[in-house]
Amino acid sequence: MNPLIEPFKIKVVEPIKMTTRAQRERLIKKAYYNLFFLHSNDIMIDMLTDSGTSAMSDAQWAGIMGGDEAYAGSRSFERFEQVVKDLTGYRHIIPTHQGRAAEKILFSSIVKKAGGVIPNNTHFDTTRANVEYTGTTAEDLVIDEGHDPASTYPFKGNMDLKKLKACIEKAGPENVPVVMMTVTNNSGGGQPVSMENLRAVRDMAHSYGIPFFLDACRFAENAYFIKQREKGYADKTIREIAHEMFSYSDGCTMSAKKDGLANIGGFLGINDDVLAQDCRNLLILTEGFPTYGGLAGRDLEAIAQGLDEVLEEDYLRFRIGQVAYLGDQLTKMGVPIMQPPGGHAIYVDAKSFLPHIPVNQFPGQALTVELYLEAGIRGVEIGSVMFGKKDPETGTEIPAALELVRLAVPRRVYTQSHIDYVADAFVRINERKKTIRGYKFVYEAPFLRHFTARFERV
Ligand code: P61
Repeated sequence: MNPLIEPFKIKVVEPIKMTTRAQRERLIKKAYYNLFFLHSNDIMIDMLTDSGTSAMSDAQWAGIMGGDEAYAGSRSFERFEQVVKDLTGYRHIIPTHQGRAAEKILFSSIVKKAGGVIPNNTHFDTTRANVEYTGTTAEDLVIDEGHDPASTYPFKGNMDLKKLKACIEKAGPENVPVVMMTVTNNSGGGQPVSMENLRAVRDMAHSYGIPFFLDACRFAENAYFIKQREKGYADKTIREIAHEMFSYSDGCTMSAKKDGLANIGGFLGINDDVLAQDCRNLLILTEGFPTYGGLAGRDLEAIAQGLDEVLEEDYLRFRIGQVAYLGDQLTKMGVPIMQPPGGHAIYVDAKSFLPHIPVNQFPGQALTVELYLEAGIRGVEIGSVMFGKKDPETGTEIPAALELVRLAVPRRVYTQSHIDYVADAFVRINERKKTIRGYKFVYEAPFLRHFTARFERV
């Protein structure tokens, strides 16, 4: 036995309301088989997201009491700014209320005219939406291995350099305001990007005179994978690796709701003085004065402390180990998952797990409902409910490329026995999977339909 132990003790607890299968049958029916309609009190293990769901440490809570709520020149901002500067090396640190606010401000300032292109390994949905809002095309250029759920390539988040070159040449470098890289690549399964690839993408972007930015939400998890998997990094600290990652970029957008170990917050890091000035001006219009940017002073304290704690190797060993442990349990019982396990979530391949349910009856939705019924677990469908479209001429469903169910693991929230409980639910679902039925819409909104859809069992 080599048990993975939690590198923390529990000082405050939040009770989980236990429910029975009969209760859950009633609750999910009342929620029209859409897990977004459930009350969080009726969920036993919530794996909807790792965003804003972290458990904060005693030091973070202590920092909250010391928050300086001064409108201008707050000492909490000074602490936050120093921590982020030490970590990233950027010249300008601009706080925002969360990641998408940083995206909105960056793209509104850096895109000078509509009609251009912004490449990324894979744009997260808020990033894509903010890029497209400026009249710019968002291009996803991840390597081919990143599209193959079974590939165990160690850096499936890497950008395809050939595709990047072709994209820049086709658009013309003057029409590419920035090249982005998402670390880890959330929409591609939480897969890491190698240091070598970051360096090569930076070199290519700079050779065309284009700035290079990171979407850095899960930078510490990415740094840990580099330490584990990339030659030459085994003896470096996570801080050194993260610092090197940031050093190749001209700035970043960040949601502190992930690797900031905070429940809210984000920032924009920028080297260019003129761009930073433009962003600050917009920040004042939409978020607030540059020493708080839509956050309370106490939030800045929590993030500053969280950004130190997230670099601790014992924490990351447990964090990445816990996600991998869940992935390994599922793989052992023959449940197909996106390989290798990513940094923050396991993605179950629902199409291969439930091959008897056609894609137009939403196998991913069927599996999320079944996980709730079996054990009160909430995952999220990332398949044709979320990304399927209607053919504008015929009205028939065009399915998504993959039918996945994401089980995101909140940071420091669940113990190893909670994870065993999740794996155990799969044992029982696996045994009776042939009896699971598909779903059909009884209501769907014209856009972002997954949030408000109502379903019926087929
Ligand atoms: C998530 F269903 N992620 O994974 P904000 N970049 C990246 C993210 O993962 C990300 C943001 C930017 C979430 C939350 C989420 O429709 C959804 O602080 C790589 O949430 O603004 C967020 O950061 C945005 C889930 C967001 C969603 C939007 O669960």
